[in-house]
Amino acid sequence: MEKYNVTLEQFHQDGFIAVKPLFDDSAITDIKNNVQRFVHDVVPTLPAARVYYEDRNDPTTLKQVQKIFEYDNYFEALMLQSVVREIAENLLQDDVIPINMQYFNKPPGNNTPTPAHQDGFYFHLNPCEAVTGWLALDDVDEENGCVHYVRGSHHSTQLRPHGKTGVLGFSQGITDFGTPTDNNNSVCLPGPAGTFLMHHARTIHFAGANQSLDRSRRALGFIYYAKRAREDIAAKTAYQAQLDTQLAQTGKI
Ligand SMILES: O=C(O)CCC(=O)C(=O)O
Repeated sequence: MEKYNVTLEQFHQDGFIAVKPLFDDSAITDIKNNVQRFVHDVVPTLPAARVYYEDRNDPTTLKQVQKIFEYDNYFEALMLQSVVREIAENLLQDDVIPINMQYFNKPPGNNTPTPAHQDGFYFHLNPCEAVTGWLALDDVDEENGCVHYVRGSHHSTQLRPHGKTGVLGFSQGITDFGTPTDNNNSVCLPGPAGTFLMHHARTIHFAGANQSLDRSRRALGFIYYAKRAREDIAAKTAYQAQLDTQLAQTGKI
């Protein structure tokens, strides 16, 4: 971990780490070219439930793609055999189960912020031991919607109350977010393309809208569960079925 200038102590203390950058220019160009290829060639062949568009009739409104490592060898290698997995194993101090690799697209002028949430609320794990990685494919800052963390928020083992947000891809958000502790400990994580963040599943995080007129904000998310964490399959399946029904009813998938 020292080679990336981050430590396990930092992760335990803050609930996240940031490597700026983990991937250099040529590596990030390669990843971006493959994202472009994937969006062009593979996305049109995916089941509807894997692909979220703001408007299904307009492909330029692509917002999120789920589980991309299950549909492409390049992304499978990035998820299963890369430095990202190595960092996840180091932070969780365990073998990991690769769960999801997501593509996030916030085009210029997209005015939907990512609501404050804890990934653990979506995961249904006991113990809640998992991490999410976030790789910036573009330079990110406050203007185009970089990620913010609430430092130390993972220390409380009780998840915060969540409720419906109406935001595609982030259906649940913290209903009482914005306490003095939240506000005083919120930090934003700007950085060049190739910046890599990884947070604990209880760490509260959010992101702004992309308010720029001409800068995209694309990212990849990587979710790994610790092997020692057990999933409440019944709760998770019920939640996913309910979500899919709701998305189908509103014409989102
Ligand atoms: O890309 C974003 O706006 C936020 C990503 C996020 O919240 C997550 O991966 O859990």
